[in-house]
Amino acid sequence: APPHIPGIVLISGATGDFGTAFARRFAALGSRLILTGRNTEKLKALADSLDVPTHTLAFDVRDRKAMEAAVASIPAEFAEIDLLINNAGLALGMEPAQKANLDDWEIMVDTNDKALAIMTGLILPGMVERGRGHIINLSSTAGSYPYPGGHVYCASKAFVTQFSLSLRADLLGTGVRVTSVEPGMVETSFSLVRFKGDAEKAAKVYADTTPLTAEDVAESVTWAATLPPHFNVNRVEIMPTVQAPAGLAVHRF
Ligand code: 8X3
Repeated sequence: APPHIPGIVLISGATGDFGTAFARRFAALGSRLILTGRNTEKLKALADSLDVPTHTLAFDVRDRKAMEAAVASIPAEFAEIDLLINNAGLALGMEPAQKANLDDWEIMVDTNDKALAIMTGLILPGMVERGRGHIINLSSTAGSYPYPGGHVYCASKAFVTQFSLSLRADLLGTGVRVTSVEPGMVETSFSLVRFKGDAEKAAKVYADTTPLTAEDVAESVTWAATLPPHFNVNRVEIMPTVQAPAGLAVHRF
């Protein structure tokens, strides 16, 4: 069967590495795009590089009022969103929990969880009304496997996975699909953000190995999104071959 192509795709965090890879993939498939992010110039540059109809919305997902106003401003020709990709998210810091910066914790919960839930809540009623739609949430292996210094980041991604599965329970029978995409190590500016611009520290995360790329994650997202409408991918957990779940630490005296 020919792939199911979503007509209109909204991508949050569109100017980041994942968001840009998703935008290029769906543009190549012929989808029309709504790109959201904080930086108007970057959004415009990305939109200009794509040869499909694109609408940009510049706002900070942590600002609920700005998000609501942005969603309310979507023009009629972009209003029937077929695919919402909740991609905006970040990690900040990797110190042990007892040394963590509480502002970092607040920003991660506000962005990765609160904003993702509110954005979903704004877009979902229209999808249910139309009897079709797909929400793809960017979770992480960090939501299943904790690691030292992961604390609120790991917990924030467990929220994303569980929220996705919970949505499926409510959306049963509506025709709306939900997928949690859970990548492990992917080489992007993720670590540069986590280590607040410390390029040396960030580079070490990906040194001497073969991480996944944003393109690889886009492969999973487009796979789940282009399956026929009767087929729901609940969770996709992906890692580079060089990575494995190998947790559980023991303290020895
Ligand atoms: C990104 C993967 O392992 O850095 O979510 O948390 S990890």
